Amino acid sequence: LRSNTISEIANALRKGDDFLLATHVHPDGDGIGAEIALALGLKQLKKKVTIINSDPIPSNYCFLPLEGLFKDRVPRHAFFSCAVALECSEPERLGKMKDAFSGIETIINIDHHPGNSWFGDYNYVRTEACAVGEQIYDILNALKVRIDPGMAACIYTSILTDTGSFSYSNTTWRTHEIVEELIKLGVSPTDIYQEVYESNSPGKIQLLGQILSTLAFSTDKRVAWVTLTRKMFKDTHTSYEDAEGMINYARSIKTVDIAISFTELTSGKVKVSFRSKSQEQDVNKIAGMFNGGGHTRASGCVVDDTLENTRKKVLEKVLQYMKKTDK
Ligand SMILES: [Mn+2]
Repeated sequence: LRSNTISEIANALRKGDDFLLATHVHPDGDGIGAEIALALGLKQLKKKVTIINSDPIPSNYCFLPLEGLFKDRVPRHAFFSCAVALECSEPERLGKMKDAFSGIETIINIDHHPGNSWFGDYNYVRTEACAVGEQIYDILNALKVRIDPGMAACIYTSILTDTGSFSYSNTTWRTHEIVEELIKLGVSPTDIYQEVYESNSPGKIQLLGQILSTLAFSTDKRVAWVTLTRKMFKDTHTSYEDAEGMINYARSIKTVDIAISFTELTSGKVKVSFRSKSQEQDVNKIAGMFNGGGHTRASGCVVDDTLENTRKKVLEKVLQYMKKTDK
């Protein structure tokens, strides 16, 4: 299997007429920025485009030019000739949209996760891209689309959020080269930063307080974890989206190599997220032990067990893994 070239992707997009775009469940800044930028680019080429995600857009991304692009569900008798999955390593990541995709003739899979299952008729998978937004930037240029300020804001949001505000190891000269172009096109880094990171509700910060009070460590303080219960979300009137990025507080501790968050889902299952600080601690492997996946330094899995049992099982594997890699 090989990734299609950018011109093959551009040709496939040129051929389509009616597009359905979607990103993964619990959409993040990268998925949302990428799908809106691509939708606006396709509209410039006079294509029909609809975006339908499995879950709603978090409020801090609603400043982006959503302008009638989104629908809540697939309309009856809708016809799409081409579907584009953004930032989905496998069809399951599409959530409720998985079935809608399976009936569409051409599927284009655009992603930067190393574990991508190549489920598309066309696959544009570039693990070296800092964000799917970067891949969309390249695709829009290949399509000779004029990137307007709204599209630039979307791509900037993708890159800002997926690089942890230009701090993660995926930040390269290429990242900054694209950002240079985006700023020239009218992006205001200050405005976007405020919209994305300084638009918190009081409840979200109360939730943060509750989460941090659960912070716990391994004896050598190299592993830190936090626990998020359903009750915390209920008490603070918040949702899962409000907990995005909170694991990074555990990772920000100097002694910590691996940070973990355990989130109790409404289904009763437990979502486990992993963050690692170095290439040596490959948390993609750890998530893989529980049928999950992701990147070397950021991964996740869902465990069908109680919060307490999951914590025990996962921590055991993590400590075992660290002992092995230390040798
Ligand atoms: Mn991404």
